[in-house]
Amino acid sequence: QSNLGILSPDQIELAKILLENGQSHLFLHWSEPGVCDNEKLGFFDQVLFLDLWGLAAYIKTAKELLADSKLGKNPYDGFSPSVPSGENLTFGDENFIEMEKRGVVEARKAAFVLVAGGLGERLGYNGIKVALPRETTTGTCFLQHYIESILALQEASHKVASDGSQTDIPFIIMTSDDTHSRTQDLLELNSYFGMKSTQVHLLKQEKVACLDDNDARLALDSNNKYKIQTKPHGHGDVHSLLYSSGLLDKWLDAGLKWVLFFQDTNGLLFNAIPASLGVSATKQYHVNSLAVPRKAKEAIGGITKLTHADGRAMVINVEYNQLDPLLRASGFPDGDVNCETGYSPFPGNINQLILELGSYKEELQKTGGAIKEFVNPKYKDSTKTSFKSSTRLECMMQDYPKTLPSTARVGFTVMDIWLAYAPVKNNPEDAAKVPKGNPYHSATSGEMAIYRANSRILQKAGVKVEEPVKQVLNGQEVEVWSRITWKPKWGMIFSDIKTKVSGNCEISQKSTMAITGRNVFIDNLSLDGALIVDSIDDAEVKLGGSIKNNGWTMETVDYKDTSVPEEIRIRGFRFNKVEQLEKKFNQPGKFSLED
Ligand code: UGB
Repeated sequence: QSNLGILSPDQIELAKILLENGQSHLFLHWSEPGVCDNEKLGFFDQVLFLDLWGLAAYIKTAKELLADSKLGKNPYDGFSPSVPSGENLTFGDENFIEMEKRGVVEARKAAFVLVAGGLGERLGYNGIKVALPRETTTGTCFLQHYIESILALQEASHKVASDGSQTDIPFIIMTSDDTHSRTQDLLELNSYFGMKSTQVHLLKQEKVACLDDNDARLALDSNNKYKIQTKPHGHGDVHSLLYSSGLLDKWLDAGLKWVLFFQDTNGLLFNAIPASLGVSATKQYHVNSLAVPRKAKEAIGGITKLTHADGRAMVINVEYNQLDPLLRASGFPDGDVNCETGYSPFPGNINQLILELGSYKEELQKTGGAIKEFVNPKYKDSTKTSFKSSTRLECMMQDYPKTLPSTARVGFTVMDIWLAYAPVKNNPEDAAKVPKGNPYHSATSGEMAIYRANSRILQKAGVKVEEPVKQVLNGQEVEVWSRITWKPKWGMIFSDIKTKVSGNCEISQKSTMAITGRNVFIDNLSLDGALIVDSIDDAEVKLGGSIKNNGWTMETVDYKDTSVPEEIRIRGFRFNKVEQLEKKFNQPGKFSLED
């Protein structure tokens, strides 16, 4: 107590909160008054900041959740799981095309929210993940692709707007201390990738205090004994941040109807957005989770219907580490296993949510955006008495429906994996250890998935794209398809893409094709090599005839080879640009490849 002599009454109040909540260890090492006073003041500044969200309540919840975790208590006690029903879409069929068209109409009433506060510890990449190239044929990074996709949707939606309204689609990025300034710099250095800077809002989430043991004693920073260690609180923070930002009211006033949430590195995501937005509108879903078929034990949550003995029921994501114990505890002795389809019967959550804005705002008014927290300590041994490293409370954005009334319309939309989901989450070493048949979720598989999806979309549109070859890159066996890329404005939905393809077209497996213009038409093209076409919007370009050159070859690169930039070596290959036909059309008019 004598050490607190230099403190103000407010600071003494904070010290009391700590002492009354079992945190006296934080002061045990304090030097006598007059020594390290600045550090002590800094300590109270930090405690004041952490207390903005209620430190006593945080410690209380932590104690309860840690006790439950030690006992191995099932968070879904009393609930039985079953497979829910939702919408299953098949790419390119009549229903899919209809849903896409409806989605485009709705898009101008949407706001997009990217959660990008995570550092991606599993990937181990040193930069921010949204700055990674989505593919290395053009080098376009994830953030650029997302912005260009939103702008392409916005434009497509304005074209079909019956009332002629021209609202700009808001784009929100949740950052954290780990990602904020680098995200801001990336945007500013690149003039917001063509979006109006006023359309983009960054909301920064704050970290929460770490916990050292089962008594929820706060952890001190190993380099500074006057500082509490902090870690991210999880993507669930996005709801309280949006609520307190005042943006929801602004959007409602502007006539918006949908909020779409998405994660940082899924390069295929926008292939799935228009159709699933169409599903939300048609089915009038308050909550629509995008899902893909899931392999049992794969590290993605399973969408599950939970029914309680007391009649309560909800459709919710059950996180991958909880699904297996839940199933085992509820009469499924084999736990999380594949069924006869070769997949888990529970659709895999890809954490892309579409929420109906009016009901979302109403719900947040009740909860303030608070999401049920959980704790996931890594214990040293089976006695569960100490942790390998400090832990903290976390929350997940997909837990939002947990507080909704049973009248809420909560559904999901399942799409093909090849079309919709290829995140970049795992480092090469871990990816190479993924059980055979399960997805790698690495930089290698993420890039190969872009080429596979684009090749298959063109196949469906009538182009003969040669089948892929198998190759091992960074210890992972992947299918290598023709390296085909286009800008979102070239074709956001399948019916538009079909209008860009005609005649007999073929593309060999060793080919590369990059289209950066809007009005580019593939017409009787035979490509065996590399073709790079860049054109302004007012240039109408026909890609036809037979093009053969030595193309771009793929050279393997080892991920341990530090002479190669990190964003390349984590893929296990780089392109050797041997020969290409490269054409630029920067004048208005009609052109062909001979021009
Ligand atoms: N993120 C934040 O913005 N803030 C944070 O504090 C933490 C993360 P991860 P995770 O798609 O396969 C999710 O770490 O949490 C952002 C789902 O919960 O990549 O292990 C971060 O920047 C799971 O159900 O994933 O698992 C990133 O954009 C399943 O869908 C996003 O949150 C899984 O993703 C996700 O963070 C998946």
